[in-house]
Amino acid sequence: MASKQMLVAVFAAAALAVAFLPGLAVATEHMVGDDKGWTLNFNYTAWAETKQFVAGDTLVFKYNSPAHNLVEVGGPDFLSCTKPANAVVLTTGEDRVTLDKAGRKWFFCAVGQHCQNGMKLKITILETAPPTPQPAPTNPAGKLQARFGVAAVVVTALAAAVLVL
Ligand SMILES: *[C@@H]1O[C@H](CO)[C@@H](O)[C@H](O)[C@H]1NC(C)=O
Ligand SMILES: [Cu+2]
Repeated sequence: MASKQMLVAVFAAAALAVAFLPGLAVATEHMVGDDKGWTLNFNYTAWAETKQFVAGDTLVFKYNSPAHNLVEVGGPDFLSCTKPANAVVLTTGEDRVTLDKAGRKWFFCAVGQHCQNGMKLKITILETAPPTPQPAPTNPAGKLQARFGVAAVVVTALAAAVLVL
């Protein structure tokens, strides 16, 4: 009998986890420039304004190499489009950068005058995703109840199954 109760408790925990999973933060992969990729004649400032960057997310820079490349720099070098002598230049054509922690990051293309021509990206990374406004049901308690409802149905079904076995 005790083992059955334990089994039910485990199932209950699992069901609750599943019910609440959609509310948990998931790392996002941001394709820089969306379908345009990392290129000239694209406003990355405007692009970044439409996104939310959270620690753990990844930036993907897709471009033709060696027509373009990617350098991560500090704020002052970003402003002046200066590539430091010790800078690591990424050239794979599909560079992935993990946003390891909250703060700012600055990138530009170090080919020719591309940076001066706007091929540069500055982002602000948040520690955690801010709470998003919830769509219907309009009252948050309702949504919570709905999730508990799903979990309760699953638990009841599993408990019934365990008792029958
Ligand atoms: C890029 O977009 C930003 C924000 O919308 C705007 O302020 C800026 O003037 C734009 N830059 C260019 C070169 O169009
Ligand atoms: Cu370039």
